[in-house]
Amino acid sequence: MKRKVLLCYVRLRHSSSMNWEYTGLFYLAGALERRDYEPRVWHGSWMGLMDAVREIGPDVIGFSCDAENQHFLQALIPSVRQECLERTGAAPLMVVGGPQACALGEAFLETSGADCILRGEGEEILPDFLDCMFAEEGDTAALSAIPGLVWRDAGGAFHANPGVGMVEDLDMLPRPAYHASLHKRGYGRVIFSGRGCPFCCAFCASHVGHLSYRLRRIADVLAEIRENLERNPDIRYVIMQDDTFCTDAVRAREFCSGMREIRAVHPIVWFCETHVKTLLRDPELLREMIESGLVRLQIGMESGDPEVLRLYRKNITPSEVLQLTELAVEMGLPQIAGNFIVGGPRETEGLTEDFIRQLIRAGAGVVDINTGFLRNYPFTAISENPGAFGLIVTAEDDRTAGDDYPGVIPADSTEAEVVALRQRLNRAIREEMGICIEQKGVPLERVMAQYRLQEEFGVSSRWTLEFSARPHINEYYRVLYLGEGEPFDRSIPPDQMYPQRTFEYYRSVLLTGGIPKLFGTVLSPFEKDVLFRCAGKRSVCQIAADLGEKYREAYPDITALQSAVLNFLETADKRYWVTVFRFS
Ligand code: B12
Ligand code: SF4
Repeated sequence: MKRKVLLCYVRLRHSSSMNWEYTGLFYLAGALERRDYEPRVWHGSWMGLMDAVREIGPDVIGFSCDAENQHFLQALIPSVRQECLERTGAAPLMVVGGPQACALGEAFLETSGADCILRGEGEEILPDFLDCMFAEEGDTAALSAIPGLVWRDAGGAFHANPGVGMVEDLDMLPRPAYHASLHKRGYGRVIFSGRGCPFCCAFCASHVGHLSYRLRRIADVLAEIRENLERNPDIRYVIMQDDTFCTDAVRAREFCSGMREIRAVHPIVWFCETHVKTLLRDPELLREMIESGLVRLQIGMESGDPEVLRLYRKNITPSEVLQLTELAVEMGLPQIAGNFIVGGPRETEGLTEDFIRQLIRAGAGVVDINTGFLRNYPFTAISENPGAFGLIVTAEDDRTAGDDYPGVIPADSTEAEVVALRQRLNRAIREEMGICIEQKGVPLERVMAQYRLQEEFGVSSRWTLEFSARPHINEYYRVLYLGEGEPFDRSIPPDQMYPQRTFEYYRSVLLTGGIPKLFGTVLSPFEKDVLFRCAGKRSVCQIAADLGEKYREAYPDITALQSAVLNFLETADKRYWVTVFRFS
């Protein structure tokens, strides 16, 4: 009978990881199936884990561990063991792996009671380990040969085998076994065309374990995308999740041409992340990527201070980030995303904020910026020697710091100051986006691209959120997106132009103190009267006729009154108060 292996990622938060695919676990499941195990994959908050354990009755539970859930797993694993023992009289083998496994050792085994830790990529070392454990006689001698295995022998002696698990030839891997999921949902949006990263930024956990940079054959990557689309035709957005996609331009071009073929049959768009220099060296590649459906590009931005970027070993400058952003915007890329690190080496005050504002202005409607605290990931240059970066670690064991609180700060700063800085940057982001939106500084085609991406492909950005936060502006653009109206346009004959409000009159026009105000702007009686009639039922000519009597003194001639209505509608359009539609 096949041994059952439950692979799980237990998450703490409900935000970022809710809908993620946990590709790593499905890769492991594929590798286990190939070696005749029966894997099941489960991901979710801890409350559901025991249900999965009861349902499966696993021989092995594999826990995926990252910086976020490490401490919680220490508490969870003993309680899972206890419950299994109470229920069945036996406990499954408990194995821990994942990105944080490199940092786990004897202390973790001790407190969690896990049977072993496997460091690095698990596709080869996990089945090797299980084969040893389930061999007739128990092949403990072979355990010493498994790279990255941290374990105790029968005598209780602790061993940490050298090395980490690493798959040399990614083309030999079986596909992620999504059919092993215990969840009723679709998978297959996330694809890795390679693993590892050729760069070595001082804060990044990607190169920990010295996993080398390896790439798959593009033909196989495209075949995987096709298979995923066949199995899950609802996929509209393919996420190329490599740390740095397109470092090899020949491969990238092969990918683009394959995507063009796929897109001729399936309406999909795609995302990737890359290093700024890669595309600055070869801007035409970016154009080809956009033409083949790239809609969102993520680049490392990190800081507006060149000296801090140098310390991060980022090998970029703010002006290069700006240059690539401008290039991408000019080429019509709908979204360019980037993150700024807060709590890193002290920056020249104001540089990052000014840079963020500059980027947003340069790419209004396109540039999508986030901030995050610097985290103390093990074995990064920063965590090895924070002092060399002018930093101190305040949350030494990372128990108190999540993405919501700094665990590393400049030595001459305080946590409160770092928090205040992130708040300031976030305010600057929203403020600058707000200015672009309120002043109608986002070109219409870029706005429409955001609505289209959201509606047709489920790809959102901070811009979509900012539009939604302003209901009448959202309504204005939705009307345009749906083709149910258009912006005010003087070339439409007034008898065919039907204006329509973007807000509910009774809710939005406040009459407190007898002075009508709309979104804080005082309305003249004439403006109020026109807006009152902009319900999509009267043409401009009819509105003017309605008001002729009342405004005879100001506008004795009906054409002058019509012009006044049109002038006001033009202003109202600039403020997103009305759209118009043609009807003849
Ligand atoms: C997609 C992604 C996410 C997704 C999904 C996470 C996931 N676990 O799949 C989401 C958005 C949820 C996410 C969130 C976070 N992520 Co993330 N994420 C990634 C990313 C870009 C790809 C992950 C991936 O699929 N890799 C490919 C697969 C093949 O690798 P893998 O998942 O690591 O799995 C392999 C091995 O780790 C191992 N393995 C994994 N689990 C197990 C279990 C057992 C039993 C065994 C034996 C082996 C094993 O074998 C797998 C196959 O080779 C990586 C960067 C990267 N290049 O990996 C960062 C990365 C994993 N994330 C990271 C972090 C820190 C986070 C966060 C904790 C915080 C943050 N700032 O982002 C959050 C919070 C998580 C949460 N609980 O909410 C760090 C991890 C560092 C660390 N030491 O923990 C990484 C490495 C980014 C980085 N460069 O710093 N992330
Ligand atoms: S930050 Fe990006 S480029 Fe730098 S090492 Fe990490 S994955 Fe590579």
